[in-house]
Amino acid sequence: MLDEREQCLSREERDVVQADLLHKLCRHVYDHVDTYRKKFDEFDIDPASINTVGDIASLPFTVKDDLRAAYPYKMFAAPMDDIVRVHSSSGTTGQVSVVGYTQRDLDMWSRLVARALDAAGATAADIMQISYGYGLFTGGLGLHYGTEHLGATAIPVSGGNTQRQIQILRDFGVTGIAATPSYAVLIAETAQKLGVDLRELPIRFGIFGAEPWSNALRAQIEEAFGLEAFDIYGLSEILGPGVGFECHEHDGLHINEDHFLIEILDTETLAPVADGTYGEVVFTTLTKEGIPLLRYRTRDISRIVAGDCACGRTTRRLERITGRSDDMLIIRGVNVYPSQIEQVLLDVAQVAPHYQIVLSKKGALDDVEVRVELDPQVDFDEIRSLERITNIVKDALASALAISVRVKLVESGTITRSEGKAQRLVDLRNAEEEGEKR
Ligand code: DLL
Repeated sequence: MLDEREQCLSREERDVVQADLLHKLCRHVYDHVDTYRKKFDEFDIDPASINTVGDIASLPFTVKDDLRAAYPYKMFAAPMDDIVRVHSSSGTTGQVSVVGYTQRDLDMWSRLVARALDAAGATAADIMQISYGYGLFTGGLGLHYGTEHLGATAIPVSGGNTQRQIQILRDFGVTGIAATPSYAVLIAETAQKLGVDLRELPIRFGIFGAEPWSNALRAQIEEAFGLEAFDIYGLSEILGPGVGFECHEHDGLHINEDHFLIEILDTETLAPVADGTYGEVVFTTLTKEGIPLLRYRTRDISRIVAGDCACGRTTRRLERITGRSDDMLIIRGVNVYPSQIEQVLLDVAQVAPHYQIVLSKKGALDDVEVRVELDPQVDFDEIRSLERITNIVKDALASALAISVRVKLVESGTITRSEGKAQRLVDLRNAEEEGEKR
């Protein structure tokens, strides 16, 4: 295991390491970042008074709006001379947030991604096809540097040009791939159309993340490629990929706790919840130099997996992310995330892993329609079977999630495919309102 000592600290050792880093961090951000100095002063917090992990509860939160207000560089804690790279968050709405890395940050990031690859069984002998986008998005370069750090071979394909992806997979002796799960599905689908059987290739493992995905989708990807799929988690504000990763046990994302302090907080009260209870994931970066963040509210919802992992790592595990609080739907009082709908859909054999959840307004009420593609094997022109399958999907959603929604089967190939993060939610509510105003 890479960095075995750091990944296998006892709870007591971890607390000591984290408390020491947290103490130094508070002093550092107080002295170097206006946003934090103001927050500390406002709440009358003396940075020197933060001495234990538990003391974190008295610290102020950081939210996306703080980063927006600091656009582009005002929350950097290091001089621009020391910043060697910037990335930004994917930001679907409004101003993006910009993050900066010092050389030490990049080295740390590469090491943490290498840990994730190592946990997936990768070695220097592996050949990694990196199909995450390169650019301001952290996926491509994050996986790239991690691969090189491990000593494996990086093929920087980036996202897109799916036929070429398949050619490279076939010709370059690729043993591992890194992509969003939805792009992996598109690659598999395209390979099938081209008559390429991915299972015959030497590829053995895949590192998939950057968006929520269900275990049902994992099974489909594993089957199509003949590989073992590993989840990888992260966000640009905190680092990029590599904040957490799965090991062979596939029972949660090991958080790199020697660099990040994780809290799970009640979404309403922001009080800590017990292990095993769902809440908002909040991170404090313990070692970042470029843009250290205190108690950053990710809006991701998950919980800590209780107990020890059989792999030997002692780092706490975060259950795979169910979704973001922004994406949570409330359907007649029931809270549902798109990934939960995905899990149900993919258990229905007659539909394909391509779906969208369309929100619109019906009078004053929100209306939800689940659109899912029919499996290409099923004849779309046969009305009887369409009705039957629609009812199967409706019943499955009703029994698994207790929601009753409209289901619309659509023809194979009609839902837009994604070469990066899939857009599962289509929100037409505001568009309609705007339409009404005009
Ligand atoms: O998506 C970083 C990344 C790249 C992670 C490649 C893994 C692989 P952002 O673009 O800033 O960064 O988006 C971060 O994506 O807050 C989650 O909502 C979501 N997300 C990331 N990884 C996962 C995952 C990258 N494994 C946001 N499962 C996060 C579910 C994920 N959601």
